[in-house]
Amino acid sequence: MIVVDETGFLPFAGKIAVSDKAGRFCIFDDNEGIRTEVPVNVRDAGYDETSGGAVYILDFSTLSDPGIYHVESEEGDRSVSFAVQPDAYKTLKNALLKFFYFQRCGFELEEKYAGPYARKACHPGIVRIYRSDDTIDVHKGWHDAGDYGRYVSAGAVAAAHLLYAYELFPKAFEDGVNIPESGNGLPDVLNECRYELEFIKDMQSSDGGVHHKATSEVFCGYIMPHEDDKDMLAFPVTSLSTADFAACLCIASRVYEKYDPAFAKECLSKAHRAGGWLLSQEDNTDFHNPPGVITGEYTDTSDRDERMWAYAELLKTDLSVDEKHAYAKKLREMLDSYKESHPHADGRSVDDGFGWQDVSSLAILSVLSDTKGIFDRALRDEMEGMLYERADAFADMQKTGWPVSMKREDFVWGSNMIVSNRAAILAIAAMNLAGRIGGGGSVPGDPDKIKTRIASYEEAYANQIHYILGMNAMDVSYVTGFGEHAVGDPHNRVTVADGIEKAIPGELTGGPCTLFADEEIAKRLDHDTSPQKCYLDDHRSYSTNEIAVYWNSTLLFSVAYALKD
Ligand code: G3I
Ligand code: 9MR
Ligand code: ZN
Repeated sequence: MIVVDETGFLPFAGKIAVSDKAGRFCIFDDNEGIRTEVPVNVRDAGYDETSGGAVYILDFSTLSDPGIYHVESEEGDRSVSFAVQPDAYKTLKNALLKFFYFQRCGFELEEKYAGPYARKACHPGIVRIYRSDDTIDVHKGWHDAGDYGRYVSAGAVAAAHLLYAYELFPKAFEDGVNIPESGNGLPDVLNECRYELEFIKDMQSSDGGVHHKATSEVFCGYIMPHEDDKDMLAFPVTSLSTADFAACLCIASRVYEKYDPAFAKECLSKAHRAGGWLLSQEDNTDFHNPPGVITGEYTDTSDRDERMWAYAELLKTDLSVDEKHAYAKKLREMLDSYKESHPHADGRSVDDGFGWQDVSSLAILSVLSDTKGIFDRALRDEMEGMLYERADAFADMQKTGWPVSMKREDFVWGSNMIVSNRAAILAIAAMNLAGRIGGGGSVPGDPDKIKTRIASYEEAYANQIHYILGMNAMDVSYVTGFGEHAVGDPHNRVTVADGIEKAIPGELTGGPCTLFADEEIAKRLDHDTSPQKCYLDDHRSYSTNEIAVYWNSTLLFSVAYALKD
């Protein structure tokens, strides 16, 4: 088996494929029907426990002429065809962004934007507060995933990925994606993100705390969103949602200021109220589904990282002297407490802090991107140290075995998010080393050594993306519609119910999961299957083949890095 990134390569980027057998390999030009002279260097990377086999890394980086190619071995193994082209990531980036439009709740998707996936508006915005007769008005927002729930922490993290991607890589978002707001003067990434922010900001309760989620009591069946008539309920306030809400709305107030000052101001005042709630409520008001409630839980044993992110983002807004003191003190406490509970990895895997459950890297990004000297030097240095510690750990994981920063224990539910989050950390670390985060400038140290280190982060980053797009032991691209072996049967209620054979393109599915957490995979696969192969392209396998907004958003962030210049 020879596996390769099915979306293809930029002409001057590094190019590798993976074979599970040794041998001699060559590159075929599919258009010309001839074997090229491009050398293929083979490196024996040893046995890999995540794939359960040998790993040979085939490097053909000198191939740079645009075209369609495949890799072949003397024994007759061949890879799928892939392209070398300057636009390799542009179409993908746009599809990953358009995905969010297809997730819109309470909105009619018209044919001129949605094509065959047009559908009626769904789910009324007035929802009843769980165990009360009161209601709140929460229109808009994205359906979380293959279900139709809307969850604040998951949604705020996804929205933040989009906003940070726009702040760091604005050039990547210059073209539009044909959504109703296109052409109104805002980049579409901000138009689309606004749709979610409208929902998030309405989830705040009168005391400043934020409801955890708006979902029905139990998941509906495989029906279209507008056919789901179960009552929507707003569940209790949690510190997790309140902190993620505060951080996300602080970023929004900064980003939308230039386009819509009134909206920016509203986001800010809501974020400040959430900040006040956080200061008055020291405990982690964790969420668990009450008996009888069967929808997503998004539970978390610690809210240190969420609060750290919120306090960092709040400190970047206009505050009184007293507020500044209070948030700075709390930020320091949260960082110390977070570090205490995350001792050195000692060979175990390392948290990336870029997902819905651990947002510590979002806090790091928030601090490092400050241009106004808001944070004290010591805190900034510690945060930077954490970033590099993570990036180094992820780069090290690629030194032997499969060229992806994943250990056996990382193949949990949403493993593709972990792959993509780690790509994002490597990208952020490379960019920070290049002096391009937080006002830019030169980085102290030997310039050659810095260059080598940036190159090593970027190489590891690229391999993470290659894994998602086909260079994996399943020999599939995990993004619908992208690649010869792209996955096609995701766990998305819309896709099962809409009667259209082809899934909506641009959806990243969760990926291999060794938890055997749905009946389908538990029934069909041996429990000693290698981690990378614990996957079914079958909508019944929701623990391996669902889609989710914060999975697409992290991949969008990572792919946008490749388009930053
Ligand atoms: O982090 C722990 C790790 O420390 C531990 O060793 C390992 C072994 O069990 O588990 C890891 O936690 C897992 C966690 O995902 C990792 O993020 C949990 O077991 C696993 O159950 C959990 O799965 C979550 C899943 O919901 C079930 O709760 C997914 O992350 C989460 O993305 C998914 O989210 C669902 C929503 O609830 C509902 N909507 C769809 C959405 C996507 O599937
Ligand atoms: O569709 C649901 C998916 O969004 C969730 O991630 C998953 C785990 O909470 O649950 C799915 O719903 C399943 C339910 O939990 C059990 N019965 C089958 C449902 C899928 O059809
Ligand atoms: Zn809906």
